[in-house]
Amino acid sequence: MILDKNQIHHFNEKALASHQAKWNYYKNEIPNAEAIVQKLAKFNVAIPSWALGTGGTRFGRFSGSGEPASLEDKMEDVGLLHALNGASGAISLHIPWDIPSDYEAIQQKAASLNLKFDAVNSNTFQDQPGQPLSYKFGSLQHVNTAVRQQAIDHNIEVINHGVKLGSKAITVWLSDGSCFPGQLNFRKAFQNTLESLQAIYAALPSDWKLFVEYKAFEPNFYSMTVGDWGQSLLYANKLGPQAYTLVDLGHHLPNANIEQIVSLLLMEGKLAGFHFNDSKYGDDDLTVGSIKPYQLYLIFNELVEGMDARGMDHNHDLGWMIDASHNVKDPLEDLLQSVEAIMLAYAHALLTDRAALNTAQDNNDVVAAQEILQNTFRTDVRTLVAEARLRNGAALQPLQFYRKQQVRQQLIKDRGNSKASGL
Ligand code: PSV
Ligand code: MN
Repeated sequence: MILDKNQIHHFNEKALASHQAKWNYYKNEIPNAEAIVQKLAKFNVAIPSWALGTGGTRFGRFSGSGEPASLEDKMEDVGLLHALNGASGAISLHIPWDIPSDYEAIQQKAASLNLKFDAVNSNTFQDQPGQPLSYKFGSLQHVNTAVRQQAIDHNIEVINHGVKLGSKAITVWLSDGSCFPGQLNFRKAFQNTLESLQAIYAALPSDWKLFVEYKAFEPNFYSMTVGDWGQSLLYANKLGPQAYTLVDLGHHLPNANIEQIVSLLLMEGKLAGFHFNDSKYGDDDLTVGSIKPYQLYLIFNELVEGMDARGMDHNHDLGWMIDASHNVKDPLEDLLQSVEAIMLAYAHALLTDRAALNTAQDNNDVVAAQEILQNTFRTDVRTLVAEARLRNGAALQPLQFYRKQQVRQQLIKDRGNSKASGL
């Protein structure tokens, strides 16, 4: 289903007077409102192909209807999101789930939907049908060279798919690790993984990046071979300048100070980017900003501070992606909420009075520092985000439009009871 831009325009007209009144107020109230809106209008967050169907847990999955059945359908869903919010102009593919049959046709489809291909993702955390060797005891870390080679070959194949699509990065997330004490020699597992990553790195085109994603636990519950940002950074540093550490918000032990991790990775020039989600307990993959919106702002505050310190382009120099699972919500509605939360956190970070914060820090004025952050967080920036959408020709109120126009009902009509294969 392709959205008619005129429909969006028509819908916006009804809300325009009220929006203009608010925008007139905020552009006087917030000194750098115009500059913030311009940055917001350029910002994009990629949507992973695996987030477009209803997710589940190991206990079950309650699928919705009208879900995408093919790569083309998935791209159309991301195209819908992008038409609605003007900030979802990229899709991230997972191989082998999303192998295109006709690259040219897929590229044309992407261009017609105004989409780019974000990082491609390999999968050595599941055995695929017909695969000769099993990943039950790991992939790049495996004690058997042949298993490692199979996993290396898969990653190189993923890079080759990505090259044909115009992607510029591969994300390697490994479920490798151990479930019980004594199962692994940690040092050997690290060395094997490093050598395997080196072989993948050697196959990287010169304008590509390799993102090493870490995760504290699951599916292995005693040790993970890329378990935290320290381990990931060790690999990235040993691999070379094209390797970076990828932060997934749900991949930390409880209460980790993610904003500090981000700050230091940026300082080292080794932050790859983000997988956004939210959590209460572990890797819950909940809607971004649904549980800890203040933490999300604090993270964005460090991101903007760190990127500006290095003169980085906010939109292009880091990889931004949502990595969430939608078990009880319509995935498209959930993704609209996630992107909105990210845009609000980014707007708050841009609004932060950095000079005043620096002064407070230099004077050990803890109270002033907290006031600056919390006053910023309590400022309503929703109108700025809506103004950015309006300038991009997107919907002033994406979720309201989606419901009013009965987009899901339309998808069900088009696709029937189709249920996406998902995690
Ligand atoms: C693992 O939990 C993860 O966050 C990695 O990014 C995977 O590629 C993704 O989820 C989908 O399995
Ligand atoms: Mn992830």
